[in-house]
Amino acid sequence: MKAPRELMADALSLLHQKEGPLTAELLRKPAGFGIGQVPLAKQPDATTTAVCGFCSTGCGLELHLKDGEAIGLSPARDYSVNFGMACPKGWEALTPLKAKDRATVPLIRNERGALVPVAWDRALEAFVRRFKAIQEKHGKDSVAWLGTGQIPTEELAMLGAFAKFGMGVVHGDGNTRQCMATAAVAYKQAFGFDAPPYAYEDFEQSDVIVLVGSNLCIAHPILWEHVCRNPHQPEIVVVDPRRTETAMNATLHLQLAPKSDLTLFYAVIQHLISRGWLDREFIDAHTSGFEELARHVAPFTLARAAEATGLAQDAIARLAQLIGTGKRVSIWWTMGVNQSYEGVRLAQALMNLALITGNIGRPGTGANSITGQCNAMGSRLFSNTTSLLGGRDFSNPEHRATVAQILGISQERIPDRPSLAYDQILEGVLAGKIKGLWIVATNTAHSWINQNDAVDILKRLDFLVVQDMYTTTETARVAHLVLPAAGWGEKEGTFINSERRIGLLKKVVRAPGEALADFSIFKLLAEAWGVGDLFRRWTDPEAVFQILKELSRGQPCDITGIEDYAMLDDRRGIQWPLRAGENVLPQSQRRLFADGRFFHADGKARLLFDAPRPVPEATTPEYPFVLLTGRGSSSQWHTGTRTEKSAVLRRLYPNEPYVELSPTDAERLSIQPGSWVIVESRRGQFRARAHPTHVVRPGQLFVPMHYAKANQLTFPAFDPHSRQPSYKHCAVRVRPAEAADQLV
Ligand SMILES: Nc1nc2c(c(=O)[nH]1)N[C@H]1C(S)=C(S)[C@@H](COP(=O)(O)OP(=O)(O)OC[C@H]3O[C@@H](n4cnc5c(=O)[nH]c(N)nc54)[C@H](O)[C@@H]3O)O[C@H]1N2
Ligand SMILES: Nc1nc2c(c(=O)[nH]1)N[C@H]1C(S)=C(S)[C@@H](COP(=O)(O)OP(=O)(O)OC[C@H]3O[C@@H](n4cnc5c(=O)[nH]c(N)nc54)[C@H](O)[C@@H]3O)O[C@H]1N2
Ligand code: SF4
Ligand SMILES: [Mo]
Repeated sequence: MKAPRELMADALSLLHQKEGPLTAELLRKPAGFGIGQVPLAKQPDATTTAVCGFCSTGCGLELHLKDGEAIGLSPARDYSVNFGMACPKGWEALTPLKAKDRATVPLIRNERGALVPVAWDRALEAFVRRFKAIQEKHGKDSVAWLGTGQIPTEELAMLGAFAKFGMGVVHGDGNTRQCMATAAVAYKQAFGFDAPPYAYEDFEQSDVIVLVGSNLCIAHPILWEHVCRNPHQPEIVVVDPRRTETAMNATLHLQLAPKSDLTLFYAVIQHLISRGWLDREFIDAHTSGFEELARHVAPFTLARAAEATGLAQDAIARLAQLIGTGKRVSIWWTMGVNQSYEGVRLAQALMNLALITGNIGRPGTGANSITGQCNAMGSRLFSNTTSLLGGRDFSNPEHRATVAQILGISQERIPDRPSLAYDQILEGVLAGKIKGLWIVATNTAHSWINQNDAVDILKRLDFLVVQDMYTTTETARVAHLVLPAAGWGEKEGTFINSERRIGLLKKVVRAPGEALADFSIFKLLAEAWGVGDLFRRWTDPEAVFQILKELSRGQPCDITGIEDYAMLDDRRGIQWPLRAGENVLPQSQRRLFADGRFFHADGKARLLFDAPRPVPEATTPEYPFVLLTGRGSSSQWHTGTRTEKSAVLRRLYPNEPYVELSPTDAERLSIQPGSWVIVESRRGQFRARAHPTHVVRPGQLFVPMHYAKANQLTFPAFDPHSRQPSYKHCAVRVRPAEAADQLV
């Protein structure tokens, strides 16, 4: 066995050429040197285009370089996604890279409990020694990882392949569980593959746009711009318990009771059937299960739906009429649907609507899940967590054989079962089965549901490694080892956006100190673990992209027609699929299912349904309010680790935590606008400024997820099919804060 320092030198010499001449000698130089991370830009003073690293819209940004480094940016004008626009986060994308709390060197927790700087080789050695010791003592399954939808696909694939095929870890999941698991499972069950079918131009071509549980104006403002470009004077229906910015701009807002959607949409389906507003030809040729669906929805009368939702029967009938008589109806959903204990069946109710009315595969139509993070789609296909690389199944021996053959590894290295889900991994820690955890590019201690439990669970670990851009995240603060990562703009790779468009990101800034691209960290770890041979072909992100192409061959997400990064650049991103030989495209925006063929063996889509269930935590006289959570502003990103670092963005959102409540409730409870209140659930407390507003209904509160303690309140309930947390419903109470509450 080689000494760690020798291993390091070997590994470093193998690193990605574009990372620069990264040698062991350079690594030993003091922080701030930037360890050879030369910028990608070939021309020192030029403009280069890269996709944004925040949301899944995937806007093209033009980076303006001086001496090879980005000194500013502007939105790309010739990019079909954003045609010259960006939201505040995009405009400010370079600022968080310069923050003072960037992780610049590895940190390790010493005997006195403090995180102290440590050389990279010592950090790698600690990772290997501690995780191997845990695995030897407690079995391979005693180490797990939690990943992300915010690093490039090439990095996700490297992480998933190293952890599963190299370290022998079986359980790895990611923050996409918190976000897209429901849509992924719903599509897979109904369409036979996780395949959002649309292109953004569908927003522009619909005559009826239905947005369910989506606050597009705030969460995807550039997609809202596509809606605004629609020349057909579309009906815009928003289904949301809050009168959001998007609802205010709708032609019809159905302000339903939280979590009553399933009953609503079954009643809509029933109404369509009773009126004959169906596409019988499409149903017969391309779907299965219609008779069963019709029987299931028969009892869902307008009266029953009105009772459950609090909506007028007329309004529900109007929604059915719009969907039933519209020519090009598109149905879109986001977290108001996915983050629910019955999210999968609700997403499928929306898919059923599109299918039975033949609103799929044509311009302006579709059952369209809008993704959240910049690369949630890459994570869904290539992170090797729930599905095997390329959207395959771990439990299928043929799939395992194919992947083993493509990667040139022994099939025994591929686990024959999928990973436990995020919540089950944390349960595993609680049960003492999982002792070591590696968290990459997600901030569990802030974003996971029922935060007190989550933090307690993380503290029980024998060894917690956190790989992040910043040392100050709630999760990094409880780590035993922090690995400093380069962020967006400091490395290259690809992201897949909501409309399946693969876009390129580029290295235009030096990472600070000794921070390394996640890809390089995974490569070093693979060498240090002693499995570097498995990854000889994985020399740099573009080489991995070529491997991903092979992994996609023959799959619905086949991208063998994309030659290389240069082609992605030239075409301003390319949607999957693009099979070999298909590389001359008639148009840049394409949708799936134009031929009505779905990915099940019989080519038909399944119409799936289930009985609505009661909410997991109903309100009581003691906890009489329903708490809703979600995005608060276009300038805040999730747990704020990046957006809080921009002075410009900080001016665009309330810096203090706040809670929206109805003016009626505020008056009844003697709560003054702007005063401090305490929101309490059975699990924790949240101190916030009261913001009385008609956006929320009496009996409901809304708290943006961006503030550190929002998830103290949430109730851990999960969808049984997708295991996605039901973040958007729990029982709370609210009262004015007293002096004694100052420290909450
Ligand atoms: N500025 C900004 N943009 C972002 C993000 C960010 O953090 N900041 N995050 C990105 C990510 S990862 C994601 S996943 C997306 C999320 O994007 P969205 O899902 O659009 O955002 P949310 O605010 O989480 O939830 C949307 C709406 O669901 C509603 N809702 C709650 N309960 C129900 C219900 O029972 N039924 C219905 N019909 N609606 C309900 C809420 O009132 C809310 O208005 O945003 C992405 N874009
Ligand atoms: N109550 C409530 N909770 C929610 C939600 C809600 O609606 N309500 N929404 C959920 C949803 S949809 C989501 S997606 C999650 C998001 O939850 P998180 O994933 O926890 O949120 P982020 O703040 O985006 O965390 C990403 C982390 O990765 C780091 N990072 C960024 N880029 C890189 C990189 O290139 N490399 C490395 N190594 N690190 C990097 C950032 O500094 C940050 O610490 O929150 C979920 N939590
Ligand atoms: S809309 Fe999303 S992708 Fe576009 S600039 Fe804003 S954060 Fe970036
Ligand atoms: Mo998300």
